[in-house]
Amino acid sequence: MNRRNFLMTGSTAIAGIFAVKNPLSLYAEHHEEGDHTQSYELPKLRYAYDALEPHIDKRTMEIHHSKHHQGYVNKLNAAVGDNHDLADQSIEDLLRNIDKVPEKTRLAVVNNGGGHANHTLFWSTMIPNGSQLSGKVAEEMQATFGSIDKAKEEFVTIAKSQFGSGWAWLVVNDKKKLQIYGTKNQDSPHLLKHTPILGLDVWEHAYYLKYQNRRADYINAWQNVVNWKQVNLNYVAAMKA
Ligand code: MN3
Repeated sequence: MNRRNFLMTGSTAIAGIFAVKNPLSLYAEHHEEGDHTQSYELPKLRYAYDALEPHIDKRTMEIHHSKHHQGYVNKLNAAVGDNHDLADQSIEDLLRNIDKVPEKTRLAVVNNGGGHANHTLFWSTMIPNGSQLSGKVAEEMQATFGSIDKAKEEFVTIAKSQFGSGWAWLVVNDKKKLQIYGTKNQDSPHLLKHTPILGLDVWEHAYYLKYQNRRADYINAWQNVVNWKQVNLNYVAAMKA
């Protein structure tokens, strides 16, 4: 079965979105074989900018995706330049192998590569009206955190208490266990060789136009648009990896 067929028949919702190097990867293929004119690219959203209204407003989505995320992609491409040892890797591999990135480029990759990976996951784990939490990830959340509600509560608490700019994460860690924590700035769990399966952006640019200083209101609203079905697919893929 060639890659194209796998993508067509692989049946995961992930596969339909982007042409991907790894069919289980969420992240956009960043160039064609032998074509080094393009590198990392902004992924298309699966929904319109206004599709998450009223929870996340159109203007925020538009600026966040087309300006902020595009900015990370542009700066990442500028940082890796024509260093093919770097630019030919998937964004996950680039971050997981951060110690192999030359020191002068490393911070730019952490910040902008992190920004690219983090936002790509963020967009894909939202969907208009949300989707049901079930499947293996639900079982594992219950087993790890005592109950689904406790797991969600822990995630929300981390997101609400993050000081300054950062993210809340649900990850599959290097021991293949679920873990919830926050990171500062655009620091990606991939830097720890953890696989993020759900991420929430709590930078002010993610909510300020609609919610101003009311981060808690944004976080509560976001819970209406979580694509748990995708989170489960991410979990299953991370456990197989
Ligand atoms: Mn952001």
